[in-house]
Amino acid sequence: MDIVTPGFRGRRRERDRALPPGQYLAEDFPVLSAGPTPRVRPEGWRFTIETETGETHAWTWAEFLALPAETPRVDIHCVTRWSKLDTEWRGVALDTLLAGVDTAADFVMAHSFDGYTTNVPLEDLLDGQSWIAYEYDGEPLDSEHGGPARLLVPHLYFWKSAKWVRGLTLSHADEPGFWESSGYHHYGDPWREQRYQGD
Ligand SMILES: Nc1nc2c(c(=O)[nH]1)N[C@H]1C(S)=C(S)[C@@H](COP(=O)(O)O)O[C@H]1N2
Ligand SMILES: [Mo]
Repeated sequence: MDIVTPGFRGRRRERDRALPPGQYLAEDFPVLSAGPTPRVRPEGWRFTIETETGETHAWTWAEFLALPAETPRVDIHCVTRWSKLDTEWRGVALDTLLAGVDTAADFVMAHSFDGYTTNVPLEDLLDGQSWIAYEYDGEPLDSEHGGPARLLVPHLYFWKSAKWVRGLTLSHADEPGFWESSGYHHYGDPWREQRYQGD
C-alpha cells in the first residue's frame, strides 16, 4: 500500500527513487568537516593544477568565474549514510579546467585550504563527472559547505568532494588522502558500498 500524506507529495519522486545500499534520505544538508572552517577570501584564492612533470596551471577567482559554468543536478551520498537527491550546483567542469593541461597521469590528489586531501582516479573527474562548484541551490556556496569553491564528484562518496579546494596534483602513483589513510576505502563507490578498506 502506498501512503500519501499531505505535504509529502512533492517528495514522491525522491521517495520512490533507488538509494545506494545502506543510505537514507537527509531532510537537511548536514555539515561534516574534520576541522574548523578555514577563512578563504576570493581575493587570495587561487586554483592550481600541477602535473606530474611539475607544470602548473593557475586561475584567480576572477579568471575562474570567467570560465564556462554548468548547473549540474546530482545525487550526493555521504559515507555516514545520508544521501540527498537532485541537489543543484553551479560550477566549472573539470573537463574545462583540464582541457589545456598536458598530462599522462592516471591519479589525482585534491588539496584543500584546511590541509584536507583526497585521492581520485583522473578518469573519474572527466566526461561530465565532476566540477569545482561555487553555488549551491542558486546561492553562493556557504563557507561551512566548502565556499568559496569545492570539488564535486557526486558518483563517489561525498568525502571525495573536497571542500575549500585549492588545487589538484596529477601523478602516476595512487596515494591515499586524509580519510583513505585512516581506514576509508581507496575508491569509495556508494553503489558497491565501498565505505572502508576491504569493502
Ligand atoms: N576540505 C575538506 N573537505 C571535506 C571534508 C573536510 O573535512 N575538509 N569533509 C568531507 C566529508 S567526510 C564529507 S561527508 C563532505 C561533507 O560535505 P558537507 O559538509 O558540505 O556536507 O565533505 C568532504 N570534504
Ligand atoms: Mo563524510
